[in-house]
Amino acid sequence: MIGSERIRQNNELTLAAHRDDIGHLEAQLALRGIDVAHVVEQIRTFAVAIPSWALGAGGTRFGRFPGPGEPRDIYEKLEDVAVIHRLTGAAPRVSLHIPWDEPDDAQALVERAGALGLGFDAVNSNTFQDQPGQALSYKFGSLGHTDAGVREQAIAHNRHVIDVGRTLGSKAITIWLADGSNYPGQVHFRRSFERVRASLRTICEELPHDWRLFTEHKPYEPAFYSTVVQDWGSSLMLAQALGEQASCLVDLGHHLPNTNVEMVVARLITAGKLGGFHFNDAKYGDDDLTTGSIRPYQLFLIFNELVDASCELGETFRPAYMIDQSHNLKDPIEALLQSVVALQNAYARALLVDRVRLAECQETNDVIMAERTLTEAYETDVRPLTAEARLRSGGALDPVRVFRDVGYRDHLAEARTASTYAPPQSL
Ligand code: LRH
Ligand code: MN
Repeated sequence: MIGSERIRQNNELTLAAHRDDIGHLEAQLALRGIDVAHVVEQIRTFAVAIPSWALGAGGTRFGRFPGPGEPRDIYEKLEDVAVIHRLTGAAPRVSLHIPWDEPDDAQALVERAGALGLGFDAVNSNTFQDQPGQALSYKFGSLGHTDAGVREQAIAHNRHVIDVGRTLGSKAITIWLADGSNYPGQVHFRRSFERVRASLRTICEELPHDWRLFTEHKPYEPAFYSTVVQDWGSSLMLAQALGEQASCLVDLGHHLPNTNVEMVVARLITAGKLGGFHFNDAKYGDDDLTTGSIRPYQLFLIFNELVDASCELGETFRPAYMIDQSHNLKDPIEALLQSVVALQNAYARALLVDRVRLAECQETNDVIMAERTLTEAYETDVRPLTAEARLRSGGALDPVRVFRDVGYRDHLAEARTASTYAPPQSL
């Protein structure tokens, strides 16, 4: 349904206007000494992993509103990710959550993903829920639990997730812990942290040599007084204690209001411990909203730090880019298409920053011109650049428009109710 011919036909509808836009932007940017063709090629190198857990309707404790044609298994989730990659050219990998997406046959899953042109990014462990038949509960924590038996059970789960990941070809594990407390006095802050550190050290020692371990901080929820890995400082202390293979994952929604997240990113880069991201957006808490939908300037400022660092550090600087969202109201595929495009746009704007002029203004404390050097890039309409990048990658000028125009969700709604539904051989 969403083959290259359908995409080409849909692109045709606005290709002439797109060519005008690109031509105009080319002239504008040439005046700023910027080579559009080079920027478009850089944009084409950007890729982000799609979370397997965001392809069905999310929900809150107040309710979940299932949508039509939701994926019924990991194979259908892969098909949905393949649609996102086909339309954007920038979503070639999936991030699985175990046991939510525990594959019956990991090898078969790898083959199916390969057939769809997909790979697997970091795997995520889950010691924040009790599974049916689980011996010991994680109610009072997991890797930081006071009971060595519970800690050992949680370590064993992470070993299992790494094993699954190895079969899938993943090269990293993300460990987010709900461990914490709801009331003052409930836990010993230093002992609980030291227990988590010791447990992570055991996991890290058994990590395949070419793997990375990401620690993910979060200020609260489900714990509402203290969380063991509460902030970037706690996460950094762990990553530094765990050694070379450990680094910090920044989930944009895991920061208290008014936190300067772009500076947190810069600090972790300085420490050589920026492992990766869970991109999303938020107004208040860990809202897991569509990336770039609430604070697009913050997203740009984060990519400004990333581009600045990659100019300095080159190939060695390779943070893992992943999305982590929950879609309570939007069509999950449409929201993820919006997110990938928002990330491409933020990256494109950051590529337009005149870094030589910015450094001069910063070194000479020319506040206005330093700020204008950033806003000049941010206020540039880069949409024709990212559209051109998608076009050159065989994708859509406007991914959401194609998804809507071909009525893909209606197709899924019809196909994913029929009991005889058989996954299509090729898209
Ligand atoms: C915790 C979190 C973590 C995942 C979960 C789905 O809030 O961000 O990254 O394990 O969401
Ligand atoms: Mn996350």
